[in-house]
Amino acid sequence: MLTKQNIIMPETVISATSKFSAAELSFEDFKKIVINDYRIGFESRQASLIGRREVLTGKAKFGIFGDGKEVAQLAMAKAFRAGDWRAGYYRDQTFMFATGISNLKEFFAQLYANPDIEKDPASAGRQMNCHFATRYVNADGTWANQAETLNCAADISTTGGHMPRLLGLAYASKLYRQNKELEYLKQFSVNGNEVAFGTIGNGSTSEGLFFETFNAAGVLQVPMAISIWDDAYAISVPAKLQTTKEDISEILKGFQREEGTNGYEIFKVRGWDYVALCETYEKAIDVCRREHVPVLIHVTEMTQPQGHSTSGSHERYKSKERLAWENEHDCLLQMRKWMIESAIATEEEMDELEATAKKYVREVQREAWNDLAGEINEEIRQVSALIGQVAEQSQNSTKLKDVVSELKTTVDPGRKDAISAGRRALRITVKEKLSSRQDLVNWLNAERVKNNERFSSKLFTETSASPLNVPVVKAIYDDDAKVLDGREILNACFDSNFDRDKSLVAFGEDVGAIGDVNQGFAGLQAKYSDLRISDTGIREATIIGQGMGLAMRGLKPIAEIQYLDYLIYATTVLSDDLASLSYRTRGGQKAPVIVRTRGHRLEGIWHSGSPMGLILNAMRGLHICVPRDMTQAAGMYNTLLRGDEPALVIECLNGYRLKERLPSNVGEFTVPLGKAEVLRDGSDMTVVSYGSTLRIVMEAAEELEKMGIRIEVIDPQTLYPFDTENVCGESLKKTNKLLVVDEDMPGGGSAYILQKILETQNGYYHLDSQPKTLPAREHRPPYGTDGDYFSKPSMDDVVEVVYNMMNEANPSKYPNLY
Ligand SMILES: Cc1ncc(C[n+]2csc(CCOP(=O)(O)OP(=O)(O)O)c2C)c(N)n1
Ligand SMILES: [Mg+2]
Repeated sequence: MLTKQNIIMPETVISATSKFSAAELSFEDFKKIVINDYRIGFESRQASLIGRREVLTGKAKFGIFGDGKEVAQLAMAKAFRAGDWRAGYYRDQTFMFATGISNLKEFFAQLYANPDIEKDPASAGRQMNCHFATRYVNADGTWANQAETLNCAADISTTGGHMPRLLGLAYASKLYRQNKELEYLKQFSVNGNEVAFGTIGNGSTSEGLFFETFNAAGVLQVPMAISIWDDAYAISVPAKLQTTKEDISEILKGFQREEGTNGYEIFKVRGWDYVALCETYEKAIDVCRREHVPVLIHVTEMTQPQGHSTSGSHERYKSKERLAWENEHDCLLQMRKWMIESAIATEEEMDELEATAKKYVREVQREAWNDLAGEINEEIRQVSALIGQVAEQSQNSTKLKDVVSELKTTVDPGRKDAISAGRRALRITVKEKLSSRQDLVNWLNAERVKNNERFSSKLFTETSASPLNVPVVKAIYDDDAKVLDGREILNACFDSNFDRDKSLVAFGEDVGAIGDVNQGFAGLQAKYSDLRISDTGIREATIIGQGMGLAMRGLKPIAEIQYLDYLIYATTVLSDDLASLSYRTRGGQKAPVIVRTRGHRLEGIWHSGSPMGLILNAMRGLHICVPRDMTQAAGMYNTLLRGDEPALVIECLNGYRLKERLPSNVGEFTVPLGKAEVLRDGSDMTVVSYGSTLRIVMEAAEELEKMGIRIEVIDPQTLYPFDTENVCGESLKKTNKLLVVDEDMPGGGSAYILQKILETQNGYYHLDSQPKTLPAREHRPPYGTDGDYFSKPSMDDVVEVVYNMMNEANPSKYPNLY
């Protein structure tokens, strides 16, 4: 409990609560600071209470709030400095208000899903409430000066999903401090002094991503400060079923650094003890910032005054005793008591402060609601007037008037209601030729453009720095161009790029000392240092997170996943976090990570995967590059490393020792994204393939030629974007037949390609026989050469499928093979 002893503030606390030195701080100044803190906490609580009510009355869809976590966040905010980063979760509104990163108005705008960036700068209404983010990409695509701002990486809703990115944000400080070549990047760092603050719920520490991140940061020794908000529950599941010994800092004690070891500094503090919290944060963040040692701050005895979220009430699963305990240990109540006991404020002053705060928050909430409702009401007014005009000319005027009156009586209407009413009116009058109808059509079309921008824009950063805008530079070959192993072509490409751009880093399992398992980076660590080319532990999710955090802070990472089969370990980070970053901030944040991996076919069940359907479906928001050889791969890296959007490059696992000619501009020539290439002309059938199967298709083409069949072979080169110049569709005009060959399972990558060619490119129009796919079998490929032959498309398979299609069209010219 709070005692009188707490009244005498330790010196550290005094300096933490103020920008002045302790010596200058009078008791009056100190009082002001504490009272201001309480006010912020109390306003935050009001926002939670009102927010919940707004959901329960239907104005907002869902609410999750930071009530019961206020006081610790006031303390954390005091330790947060310009240049620092936060990667946290949905409980952190008080921290946002205390630092000024966000405010009450934005909080409510997001709760109401206001799609205006000015109103909800974090997500433009795209994210649930309490999902915070700062905007560090300027409208022209350039970076904001992160060294001068307080920075917040965009939150995601998956519990613990943000941990890998936190590692990268912290690791960037280490590189900025230790690699003097990076001093020119002044807008990102001042000597690596920036701390990456993470927050996570006690329950979410059960996730693998938490443990993976925790260990990696201990190994790397980075300035990462994880706060665990421990309210002893994760929705309804109590600590007993979440955490060994019911105590996360207890079981993490082995990570505590000792004399001569690396590790963590671990702190434990109660969530209602303002004084102890201020002291702890001051101390923890100081050592973290100065020494680059990761710290853990386990904040216990937190509460949930309103339960987990608006989805249910906690009275269902918490005992009466627990609920009573939570009431008593409410952090604001405890802080209030302490302030009165310490003569910081009188009861009357506190009452007055609270009454003012309540009124203020209510006013801000109303303004935020009116901002959005005003716009929507205007749209309703416009569409109602347009439908009204149609009604005047229409034979269906009664029905149309019903549409308008239904719209006007909708409680808390959304944009959807206005648009839907307009679309209904068009259906009702579909058979009538009315001039007023065209006005309605025009209005709907104009609104579609605006709503497309509001709800569907910025899957990619789409700035002038996009890799799609990187100039095309052709590969140049000298007459005596060297013929090298594919891996050596890549090695030369990486060497050239690392020399050109000091912000480039590469890391992954076995990437450092031996230069990756296929030696693309051979010799480059020795040349460029282990700060730029480094080994990591076996930890795919945090390899991607490491890349993501670095990329958010202005570095250019190549994050390597050793084999494509292991990308699945990192899928959550790639899909939930990286791929959605630009979209979920509507272009406010970017992370141009280049993920490098290799796959398609080699040996055995976990070294020959080609799960392209999985990747394409999970990772919209990343460019997906599938180079057929290492020269094309090099050209793609040259493009991507000059752009600012994330991408995945899948090299052909069986291609590193095949011979290729070395372009003289191996570090400069570019392969544009989305540009398909015709590898072989033909008039009988269009065969589309990519990656390792292309070589097989090219062999099959030779064999088919002998049988009098000439296939046109097309390599889309990138699956996302896919053949933006309709090369495949154009080819069909000539061949009228389509076969797609890949190594994914049936209905995977090949189904995606079919959709693009048949639907997007209107390819169906030119077909005179059924389009076919030749994928791998439905199981993973067994080990050994025969395993490969009997489960992946082979040259024989390609020849036969093509031949059978020809046989079907003209059996007399192409008699049955079997
Ligand atoms: C990966 C994932 N699994 C499950 C959920 C559903 N979920 C949302 S919040 C939550 C409980 C989190 O509890 P805790 O980490 O203790 O944080 P608290 O809400 O108690 O602050 C769960 C299970 C989710 N969002 N993400
Ligand atoms: Mg919890």
